[in-house]
Amino acid sequence: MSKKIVNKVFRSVAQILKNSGNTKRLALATAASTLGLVVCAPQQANAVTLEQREYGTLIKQSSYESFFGSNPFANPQKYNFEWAYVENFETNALQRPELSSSQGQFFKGPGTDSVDSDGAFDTEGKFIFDGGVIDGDGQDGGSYGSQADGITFGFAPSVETNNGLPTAIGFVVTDGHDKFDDVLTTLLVFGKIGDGPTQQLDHISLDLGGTQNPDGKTSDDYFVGFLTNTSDIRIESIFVSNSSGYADGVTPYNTPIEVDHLAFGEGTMISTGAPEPLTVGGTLLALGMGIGMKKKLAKKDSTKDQSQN
Ligand SMILES: [Ca+2]
Ligand SMILES: [Ca+2]
Ligand SMILES: [Ca+2]
Repeated sequence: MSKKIVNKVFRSVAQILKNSGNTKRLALATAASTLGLVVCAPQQANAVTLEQREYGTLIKQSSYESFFGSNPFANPQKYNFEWAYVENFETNALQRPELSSSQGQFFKGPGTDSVDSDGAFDTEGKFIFDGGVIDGDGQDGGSYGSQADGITFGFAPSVETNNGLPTAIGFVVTDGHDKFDDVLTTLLVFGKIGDGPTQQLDHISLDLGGTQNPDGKTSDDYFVGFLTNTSDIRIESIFVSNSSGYADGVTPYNTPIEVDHLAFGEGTMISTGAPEPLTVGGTLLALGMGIGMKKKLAKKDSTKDQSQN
């Protein structure tokens, strides 16, 4: 990564953090950009499983507490990003114009399965990224989910993404269904190879434990990511759903699913050796966080389905 790109990434992060009022982290980012050092907090010793697929690598991790502490993509020793964003669904709107959803809804309030570190606000009501208490409970934050039909997220290029689509996506499955122990999660990845037509790049069936409970508990949260094999392979959309058994012996019986911390960006996996300083610095992700949402509004929401996207 060139120094020019590194500085661009840092400016982007700094501006967003400035807008969010998170001055502490802004100072940290500024200092680190000067030094070219790792900005991310130390990563947990999470067990990450990699699986080589036809068009990409499937990344799985059976725990997730916070973005900087848990997200594999936030580990600069493992991944390098030209640009990236993460949507944490803390407001009832998607924060980035590059991201769209055609199914699903925002969840808030009791019973919501947000990531554990979400749901923190300062005294002025502004959201503090990763500022929540890690206490095994995600009900303070927001998430995005579907009762039965699955979720579709679409990605669009912009000037901020160098007019490119993502090569990497990742999200946290935070909830499934409490009545079945045989829940399977399906991830469909659609995209383009070079200038070719849109095609299904992968159809992945995931057994994430089947013990997810709709009670805000975060011990069952599971990260799933997909990184394309080459920069020529770009992701246009993904579909995520849960199913349990078969409704008619053939058609999967769809069950609820809830997700959080949807990350997308142009990334590569660092396979060997320690990254060079500039590469490390450029790994810091631009955060598409919820800005300016008042906590009292979140607290007022008592149901999980009040907001249809
Ligand atoms: Ca928490
Ligand atoms: Ca959240
Ligand atoms: Ca959960």
